[in-house]
Amino acid sequence: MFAHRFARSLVCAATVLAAAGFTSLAAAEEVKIGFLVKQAEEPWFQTEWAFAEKAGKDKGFTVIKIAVPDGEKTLAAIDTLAANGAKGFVICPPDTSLGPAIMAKAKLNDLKVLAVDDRFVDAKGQPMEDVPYVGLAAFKIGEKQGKAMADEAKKRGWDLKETFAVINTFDELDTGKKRTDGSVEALKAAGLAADHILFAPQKTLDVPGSMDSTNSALVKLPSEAKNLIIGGMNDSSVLGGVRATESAGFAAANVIGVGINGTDAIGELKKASSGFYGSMLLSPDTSGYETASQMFTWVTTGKEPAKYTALDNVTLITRENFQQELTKIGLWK
Ligand code: FCA
Repeated sequence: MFAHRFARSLVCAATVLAAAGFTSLAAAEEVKIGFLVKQAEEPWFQTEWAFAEKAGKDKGFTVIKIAVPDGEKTLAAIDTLAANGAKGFVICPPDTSLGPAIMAKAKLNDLKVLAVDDRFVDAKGQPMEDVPYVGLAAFKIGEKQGKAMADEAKKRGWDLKETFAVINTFDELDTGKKRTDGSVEALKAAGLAADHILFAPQKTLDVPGSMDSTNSALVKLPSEAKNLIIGGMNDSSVLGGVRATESAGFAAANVIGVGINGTDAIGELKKASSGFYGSMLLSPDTSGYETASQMFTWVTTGKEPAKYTALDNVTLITRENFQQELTKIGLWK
């Protein structure tokens, strides 16, 4: 009887101790996740970071933000995350062909990986479909961009015989190629002749890169080119193009540039007028808040994100409605 009671109190004490131990352990164990982006200077990525941090605040986890402009920095960042006790990370890689190296390094450090925006490709250039990925329905969004440009040309009463399009391309990136392909399809469907569409490959995916590519296309334009449509895979791919048209002497009224992202076009749309007509506003709130939340859920409950989430929600923002649309997602300052 005595022995029995003694044993029971021992079990009780052990349970209390275990419970106490568990509580203090849980409190001490702050969940950390990484959020690595290729171009931290781009408002798009700053916005993703901001939304990821909002998710962390709402749900109680810490986001470690690291800029990864090249392969070396990317692999070093994964070690840094592991050393800091992170359990996984969301990443938009600087080069999609780093996919296998990123996965090997993550595995070595026991970190979970969710790709955002730019999908990893393997050594053969094929998408790594087993790595969870949240990205755009790129062709579809490109089509909407092309249609928006064609609609505005129609609204301005442009004669398509004197209208030419310069499409700044970045085919190295699948999400980029699909966007410009979709855009061109829509322009052709709206009646723009194929020989009125000039492709201008960008060497770098930024404003100087698209300014250079557009400049090299502008010199090839025939003399009847009066009106210009400027396309590209994101806002910076169009902003540089529009700057090039200004230097070449085209008036804003003769230029229609429509970007993609929205986040990177805010300053431009605040200008009273320019050849940059508008942008297809994506969902940086989803790309940042949701991806970070999905990673948090994965590391805390084991529930893996879907292998592929295609985002197709876009809104054309122009000088008319951008304040209102940005306010809706908390981006108007
Ligand atoms: C790519 C682009 C970004 C943004 C994102 C959704 O990563 O480089 O500007 O468009 O896709």
